Amino acid sequence: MTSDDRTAKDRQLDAARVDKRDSVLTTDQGIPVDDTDNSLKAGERGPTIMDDFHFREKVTHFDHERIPERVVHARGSGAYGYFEPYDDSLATLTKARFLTTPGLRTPVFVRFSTVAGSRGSADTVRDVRGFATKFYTEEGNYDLVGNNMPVFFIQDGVKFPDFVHAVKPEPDNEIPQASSAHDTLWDFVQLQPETTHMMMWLMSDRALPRSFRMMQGFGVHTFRLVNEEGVGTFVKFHWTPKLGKRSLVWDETQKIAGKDPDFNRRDLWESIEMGAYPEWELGVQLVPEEDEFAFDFDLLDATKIIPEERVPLRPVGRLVLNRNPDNFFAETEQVAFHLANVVPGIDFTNDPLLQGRLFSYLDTQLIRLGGPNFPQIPVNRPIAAVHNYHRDAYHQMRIDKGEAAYHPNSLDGGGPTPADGAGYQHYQEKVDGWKIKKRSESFADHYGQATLFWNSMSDWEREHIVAAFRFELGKVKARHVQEGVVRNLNEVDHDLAVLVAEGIGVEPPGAPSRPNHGRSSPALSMDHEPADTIATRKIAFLVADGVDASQVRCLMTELTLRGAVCETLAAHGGVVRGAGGEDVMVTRAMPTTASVLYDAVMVPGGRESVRALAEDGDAVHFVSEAYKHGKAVGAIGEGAELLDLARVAPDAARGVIVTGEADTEGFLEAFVRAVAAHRFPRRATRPVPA
Ligand code: HDD
Repeated sequence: MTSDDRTAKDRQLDAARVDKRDSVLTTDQGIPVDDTDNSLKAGERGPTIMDDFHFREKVTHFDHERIPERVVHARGSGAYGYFEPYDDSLATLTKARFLTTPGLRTPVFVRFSTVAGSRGSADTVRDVRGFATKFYTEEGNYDLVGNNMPVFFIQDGVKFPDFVHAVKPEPDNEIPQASSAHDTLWDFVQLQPETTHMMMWLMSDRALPRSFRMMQGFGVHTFRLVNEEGVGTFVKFHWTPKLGKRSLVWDETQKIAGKDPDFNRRDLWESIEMGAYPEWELGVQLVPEEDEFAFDFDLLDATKIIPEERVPLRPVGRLVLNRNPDNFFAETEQVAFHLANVVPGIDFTNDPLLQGRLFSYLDTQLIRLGGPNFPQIPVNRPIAAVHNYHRDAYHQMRIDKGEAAYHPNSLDGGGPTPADGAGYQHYQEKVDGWKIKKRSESFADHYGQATLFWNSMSDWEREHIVAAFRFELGKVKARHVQEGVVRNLNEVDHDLAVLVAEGIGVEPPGAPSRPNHGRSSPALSMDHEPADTIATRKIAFLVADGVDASQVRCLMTELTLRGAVCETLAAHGGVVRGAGGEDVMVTRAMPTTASVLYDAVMVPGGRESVRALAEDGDAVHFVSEAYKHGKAVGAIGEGAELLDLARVAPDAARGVIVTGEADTEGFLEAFVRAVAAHRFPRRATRPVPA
């Protein structure tokens, strides 16, 4: 990031940043400390004495350094950046200047998260991912607190504690961590058919993103844009990743959870550090107020999407993340999102899930961050000026001057004064109804869109969904729970239910009460993603003494020029000796890494090198495992022999690219295409022993 890219938020944070280089150690009172390694004792072997204020302060601070983790979305990673609209085309629909002022770069902080796991849980578990964006607009903070799936498990906020209690580890033994594959979640699911659509998403590969940089984000609810005249337009917000939507495969995610539990966090951090700034396009689906009832579902129901074929996405602008935080706790842990943080031009709807959220976020920050002054924490502070009559409370950082902390006042010049028509004005909506605890009939169809999702999947996506249901339900002990889920799935699609039933050994169901409606929405599939970039893709070169060093150099240069990250892996760290006697630097020793941490593998030629790799079980396993997970595999010359040993046959159409010595140029292009394709899910992998 250059100094020109510094945003107003970045400059504001300067005031809170502390550079400790070249400094002397002090207490919190600023008193220099001579010795922090030995407590003050009465004699070298005597007791520590109370005079040691440094000891007491140091240990007391340590004793108090944990705060409650988020009750959901505890595990997360964040980064700063900016949002920039393309043009002013939304200006007739919303007053929100940050969406309609071309060239205006609004600073943002984005936090990505998993939902169920604790703060220290693994990144790659099967779960929804949070995608929360704080826009520090000139008119105050706007928070878009979304997920990477466009629907939710439940329709009413009052069910949220039930759902979360069901998905979290079970209360008696706190097992399992960060996993939905257990009885209580599926018990809730079978009893609450409104979860069915979201469970289809959760069982799909959308729950296993390759990278936060390669997943979509959704505001989920229908919100409202409001223009200068007070006219509203329903809106759904979508983030589309520039690098395409890409997922891992299930076996891989489980292994990564052990090999590198910080996989997604590290990926975000490293891509920003190397200047490959993640980017998303903001798109909106717009529905005029008069079309509120034009759909066969209710716009206020958060378990439903508006199919993109019905209401296309309209591009609005781009989000770029270009700076890592300086301090994880101070920024990523203390950032506080709240759905109610809206700016003029954006408003809520009566979606009962949304309404529940309007209460919960402020409430949870009070316990998590210890009082109502958390908006003063640097990461949470708006860049817009803040003036009001709030006073006191824990951790007050402001020194509000003057004697009057009430409105109206005639002292202190009478301020701050209400904006008098220039402030946030709530959308004018007439509301009239009986107080009633009842779900609207228009929310009643729990299966139609689950079927739409299933129908929209390609063959391999369906296979993965079936395998996920079998895995999850296979872990469930209560048979009636398994049967209940299968009964619900039968209402989604009979074949799906039968396949799942067969996998878990319960009686396949009879005919469903309603047939599959046959409709689909192609935009829901990940089978047709553009394969036009290898930017930031990690490619492992397997090397040993005797490797053809010029092949390695030449290929790594070409692939790096196209944005890939190439690493050489050998049995040990340091260097290996090339066939011509030259040194080849080893990036990583194979025992410290694994194929699951790479997108592709290349085996260069060199007789001695390949012979040594063939003797090394780690190297053979590396290739077969990469193949099994659908990754691009390349081999040159003798390198093909390692593929043979790994039971991987050349198959250019399915990403296994093999060449003799000569034809390196065509080979490079074919390999690049294979890496860009991300995965080849239609390979025969069952016999591969990895
Ligand atoms: Fe929530 C955190 C997203 C429903 C109550 N939620 C939280 C975060 C995300 C979401 C991304 C993490 C924010 C961060 O990074 O700090 N939540 C959603 C979405 C929902 C949703 C997309 C449905 C469309 N949430 C939801 C409901 C409730 C909550 C219905 C309660 C009635 N959510 C919370 C919370 C959390 C939270 C308890 C925990 C930590 C926090 O707020 O700051 O208030």
